[in-house]
Amino acid sequence: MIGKIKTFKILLLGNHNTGKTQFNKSISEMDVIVTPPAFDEKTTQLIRSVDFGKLGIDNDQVVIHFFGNGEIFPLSKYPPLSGSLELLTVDGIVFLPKNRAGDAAYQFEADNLAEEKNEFNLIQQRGIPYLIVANRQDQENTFSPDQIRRRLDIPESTPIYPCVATDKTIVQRIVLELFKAMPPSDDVQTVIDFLSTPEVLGVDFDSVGKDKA
Ligand SMILES: Nc1nc2c(ncn2[C@@H]2O[C@H](COP(=O)(O)OP(=O)(O)OP(=O)(O)O)[C@@H](O)[C@H]2O)c(=O)[nH]1
Ligand SMILES: [Mg+2]
Repeated sequence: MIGKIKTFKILLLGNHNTGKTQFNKSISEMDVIVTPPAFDEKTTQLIRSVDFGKLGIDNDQVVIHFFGNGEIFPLSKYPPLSGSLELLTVDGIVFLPKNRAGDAAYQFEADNLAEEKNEFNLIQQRGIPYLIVANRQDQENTFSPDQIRRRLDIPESTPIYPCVATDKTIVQRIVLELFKAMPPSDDVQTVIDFLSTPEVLGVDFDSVGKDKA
């Protein structure tokens, strides 16, 4: 018999090389599917690539789909995120602002900053539960959560979580925090209960990345 199945859609939103695919890999139970970017001959527009990952709970009675917008560089050639259907239909957003380490495209910081401020405003306007992560905290030359807050004018009331996207436990904790920010329901509670393992609850955000070399 097929029971009631609840699906949540979570968007991992961020510019090139911010850790979207890695975040997805760390939370998904399956190999994350990464589509290549494409080119529309008719409109001469580039089509964003998409990452797709999945976490199923209780024999897939509750399923979380994680979508990441893929390569969006160069920004000017891609459709604006404001037109993105994903933003209209998702249950939650993890926003990964650009951070420095390993970022060959960092010279375009000014463009990124303007686009990211715009993205943040759009996310707020949608009223979709979201949170912001300061990724790559294990690496050198990265912005702290406070630095990202100042760069993007993010209000104190909006939490910014330090993150290491290669660390499954930290990623699970951040997804847990996102579900805690959603309107309560039995299905949301199922996800919260599933992710609330002692290890995940033991993540100390004050010490994330503090042991970097
Ligand atoms: N050490 C470390 N490596 C990271 C972290 N986040 C991502 N990476 C690595 O950085 C590289 C790029 O990360 P991706 O997850 O592919 O970045 P992306 O946002 O999907 O990039 P695009 O798809 O090109 O837009 C990969 O090798 C990741 O494993 C992190 O927090 N710490
Ligand atoms: Mg990617």
